[in-house]
Amino acid sequence: MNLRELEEKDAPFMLEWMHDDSVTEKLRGKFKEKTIDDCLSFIKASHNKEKDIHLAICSDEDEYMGTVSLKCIDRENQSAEFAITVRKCSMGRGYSWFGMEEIIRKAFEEYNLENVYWCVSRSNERAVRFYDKHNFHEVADLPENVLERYQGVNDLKWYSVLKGDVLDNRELVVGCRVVRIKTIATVDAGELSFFEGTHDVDFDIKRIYYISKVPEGVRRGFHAHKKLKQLLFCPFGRIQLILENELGREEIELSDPSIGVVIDRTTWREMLWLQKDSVLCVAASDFYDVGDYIRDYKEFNSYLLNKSGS
Ligand code: T46
Repeated sequence: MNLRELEEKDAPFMLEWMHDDSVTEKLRGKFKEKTIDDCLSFIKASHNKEKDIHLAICSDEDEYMGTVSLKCIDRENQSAEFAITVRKCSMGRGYSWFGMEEIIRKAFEEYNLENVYWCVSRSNERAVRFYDKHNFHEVADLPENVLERYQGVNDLKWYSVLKGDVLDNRELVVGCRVVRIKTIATVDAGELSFFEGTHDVDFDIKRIYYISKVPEGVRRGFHAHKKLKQLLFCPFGRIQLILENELGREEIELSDPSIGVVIDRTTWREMLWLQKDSVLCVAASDFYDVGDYIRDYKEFNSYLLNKSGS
């Protein structure tokens, strides 16, 4: 897969999705009326990147699969509106996610933007599912000049991604996962983050606990769990998490309320308070059970060895 400039040879494939009702039924544009000449003009105009950037998402054979765009680029506010449309034959094959991830990366790394936002009709269930699955932040408030472009349209769901956001869940060396916690930002009024057991975390949550009032430089933890699964996050402050198991060792800083770490395998953990009064919150898969703890490092290593041997 690859992102490149739009080329004349892409026009028939572009027209294909424009005339495909299953692709365009929830889109606002009147694509049905477009002709091959319209596609060629659009491709030609796309080479001027002052206000809009349109790129082709291509297969390994360089066949056009869809267009991904950054529109209405606002250099002063370092923001742009994201848009994407793909051919039906490319759906469910990773092209949309690839195009999106790649253009957002370019937005921040190459085009010097700080904020990429977009909206979708709430009735466009396929698109809403896609963005929610990838844990994009829903935004409650948008600047007036952006909303003006959508005057009269009421059922919109807005999303945004800021430079520095983790784009998707990623696996750590130790097999645990960094996860995005759904977060809704309100302009000048903070953020609200939430997750639901079973839906957003793949275990039932039986216990929530949090650790607070810890002085800077203190370490806690020094144990592993045999069965317990946990989602750890830091809604305030900065805490370093040191994780170790048979797969390796990894350190990760928790400082963003919309980022958590799921530890769902036997893993030695230490938590270092990098900032006084930082709060560590944990959603756990089971009630407190002293028998599930391994607090001796040697015993932890023997436990892992026995487990791999059995
Ligand atoms: C973990 C890390 C991230 C309870 O009575 N109920 C509870 O639900 C918990 C979590 C603890 N306790 C008792 C056990 C100890 O007497 O609270 C005391 C302090 O617990 P601990 O020394 O285990 O705290 P940490 O910060 O070293 O570890 C805690 C969790 O225990 C552990 O499961 O993964 O946070």
